[in-house]
Amino acid sequence: MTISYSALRAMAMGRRRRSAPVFAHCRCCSPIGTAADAPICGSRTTGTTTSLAGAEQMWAMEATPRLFTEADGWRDHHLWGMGIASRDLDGDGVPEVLLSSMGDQRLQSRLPGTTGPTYQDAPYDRGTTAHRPFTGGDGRPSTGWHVAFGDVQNDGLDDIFIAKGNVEQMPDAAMDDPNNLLIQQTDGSFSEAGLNAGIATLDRSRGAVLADLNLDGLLDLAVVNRRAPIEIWQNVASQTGNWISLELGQTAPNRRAVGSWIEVRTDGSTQTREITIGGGHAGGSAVPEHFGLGEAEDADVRVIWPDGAVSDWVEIGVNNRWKLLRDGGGLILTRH
Ligand SMILES: [Ca+2]
Ligand SMILES: [Ca+2]
Ligand SMILES: [Ca+2]
Ligand SMILES: [Ca+2]
Repeated sequence: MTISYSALRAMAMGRRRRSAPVFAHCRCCSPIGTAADAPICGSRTTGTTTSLAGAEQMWAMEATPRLFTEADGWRDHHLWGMGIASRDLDGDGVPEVLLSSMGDQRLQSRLPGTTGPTYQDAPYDRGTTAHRPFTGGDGRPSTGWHVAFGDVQNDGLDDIFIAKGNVEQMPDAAMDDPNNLLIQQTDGSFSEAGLNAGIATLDRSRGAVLADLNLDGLLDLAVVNRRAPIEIWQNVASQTGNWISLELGQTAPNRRAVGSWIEVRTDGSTQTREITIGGGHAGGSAVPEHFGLGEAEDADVRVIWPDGAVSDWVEIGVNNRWKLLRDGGGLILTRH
């Protein structure tokens, strides 16, 4: 497969206006599930020295939720946190966690051999720290906000988008801070493609979403900026792989089945995805789940519903959008 990173281009740009959307300087604190019983929550505020007292948190979702402690295996993490996202990148069924920050972005995985919430940073050479601008000439540290996982060329390997931008005029941080598009390689490392893809704008970016806006099977991108228009980018990559789009549904009140897990099995490998909402900076997205499948032409899917009920495996057609509606513990598939 030949991957074209230059294939993202502007589809529509908002009219530039003087009264840009205003965002609070404090980061959001949106819980996001990283394991069935252990949502994680960044807790840092930015822009004040009081934020140094903050620490990241992970909660055990027991009958009465409680913070994990050192006795559980939790390690103290302190960073200037902004956004958070999770995705099982290595297919072991346990999500990795990406925390955006001022300076280094932190990709963490659970420490091998442990069963508790003990996480360690990815090694530097994995290419996910994205700590300084890669274009624009500003050598000061970056400020990361919204982070999102998504497979932008459907090669079966999830990629990463990071919205970047100075808090306002912080002199120790880059003012010209390009957004990142980190493409996952077959060895699990990531390479910067934002410049070639054409999405490396230098505005103060904040929120973002990777979603297939025009329903052509390729993830598009929307970015919200401070004091600059929203950006909407159409993904026009060529020579891309197969894909499926899945959207869960069940009866109210949790109609989108947040807290479910979707498993997609192709050619002996399984992608595991927890349904979450929130986590990114100042917002989240409730959109269908997009899976890149590479060359796989057959896929099986099953759902673990929020109450633990597990559906049977069901074969589904690739390159289609499906709704998976709950029927007891099972599934009713409809195209949409
Ligand atoms: Ca994993
Ligand atoms: Ca990819
Ligand atoms: Ca930016
Ligand atoms: Ca698209």
